[in-house]
Amino acid sequence: MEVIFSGFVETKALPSTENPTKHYADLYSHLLAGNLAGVHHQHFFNFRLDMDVDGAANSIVEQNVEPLPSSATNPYGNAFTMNETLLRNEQEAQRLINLPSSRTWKTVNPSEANASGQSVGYTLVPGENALPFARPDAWIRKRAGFVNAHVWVTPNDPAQMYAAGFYVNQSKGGDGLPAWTQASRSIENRDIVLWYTMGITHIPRPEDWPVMPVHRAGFKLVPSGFFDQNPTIDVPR
Ligand SMILES: [Cu+2]
Repeated sequence: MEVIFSGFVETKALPSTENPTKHYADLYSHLLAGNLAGVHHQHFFNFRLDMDVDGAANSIVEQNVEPLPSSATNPYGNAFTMNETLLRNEQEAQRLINLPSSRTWKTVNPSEANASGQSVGYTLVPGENALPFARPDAWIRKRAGFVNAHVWVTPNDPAQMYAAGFYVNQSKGGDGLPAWTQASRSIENRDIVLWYTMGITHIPRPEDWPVMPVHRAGFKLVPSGFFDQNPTIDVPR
């Protein structure tokens, strides 16, 4: 999945500086050209992924890679392990990306096994992402509360289609994922939805003016034990 950002950045005027070659910025923007500045901002997207891996009854496991302590079995200190943690309910499943553990999330079908006996699965691999820089009590984070986690998991409910709920503009907030997940419903071995929030931090640069070059950002869904081997070998003739 890839989102391509382009178009015109939102600008504002900045006062002239005594030294016109100075790279002028105020707290809220950076200079693009002349007395024109691009305002700092972020773009947030949410993807509703109604996962059905070999059937509707699925679970989500979080995968974290961790270094192992030096020991007799790790004499050179270069060994590391990967731990899988089952996310059992909606409250447990509000998660952030984590670079130090190369964190990913795998949707598995506990009732369907591959040739090696593992549960078949598909892994969500994050790409570029960000945390919101707006204060926790800012309106944007109440109205679009889904920005407060990169991953959410809910039972599939056709009435729950939009991460920020209905009537977002100028609302008092509180609808959508934060409200639905209050009940902390079980998300184990049932028809579930994986919600992925992607944020892009945009500190405008001179090359964004007068029109932006494209900026690409996205994520991957990668088969992980879904096939018995590399499926591109022995493609039917
Ligand atoms: Cu932007």
